[in-house]
Amino acid sequence: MQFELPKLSYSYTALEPIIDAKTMEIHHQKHHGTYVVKLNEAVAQFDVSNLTLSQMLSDLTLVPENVRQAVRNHGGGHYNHSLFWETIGPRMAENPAGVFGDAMNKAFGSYEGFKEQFTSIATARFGSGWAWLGVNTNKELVICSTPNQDNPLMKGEVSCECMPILGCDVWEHAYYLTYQNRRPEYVTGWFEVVNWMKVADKYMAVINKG
Ligand code: MN3
Repeated sequence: MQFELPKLSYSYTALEPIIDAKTMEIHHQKHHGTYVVKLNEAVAQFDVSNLTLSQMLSDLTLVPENVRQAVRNHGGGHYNHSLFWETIGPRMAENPAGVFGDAMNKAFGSYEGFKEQFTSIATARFGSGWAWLGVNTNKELVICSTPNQDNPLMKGEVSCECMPILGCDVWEHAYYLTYQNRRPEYVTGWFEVVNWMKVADKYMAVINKG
């Protein structure tokens, strides 16, 4: 099995001025690219033919102990960044709507309420990590945060188990060139490039999955 760096459906300049082109290029090619290379090195050391990346991350005990941490770090990095690129895009000026919008209102009061809570969690994450919007086993929307390249799929390893449908990368490499130490400003801008149609599709897929 060989993992590949996904192509973006938009150009590196497409998210400017919110996310600058240099940050996009380094983040995609170097950071994400390196996770893919190291993940491939790790999975080359055991038989993964019957396992998807999601399955490995959901139950890291399926991965041999000598490469478990590598799969956690680089497999998590590959999964998290793939979701990240997929759920942002050029500004479309649309907010959460429809069934998904209703679920968001139910969970957080309003879109504004969601943004407030999400920003607070993303800002409170000490050091490197991610802030997540996910769907829990009761099919409710939840927000949470994980360190490093962990994610909410990692059962027994993280405090917030859910199916992630949107993640905000709060590692400094995601924002430092434009925002330096101003993470809250980056998160505020990032909401403007979230592709809510795509996130709503992911929400519906989880909800409809029995
Ligand atoms: Mn990153």
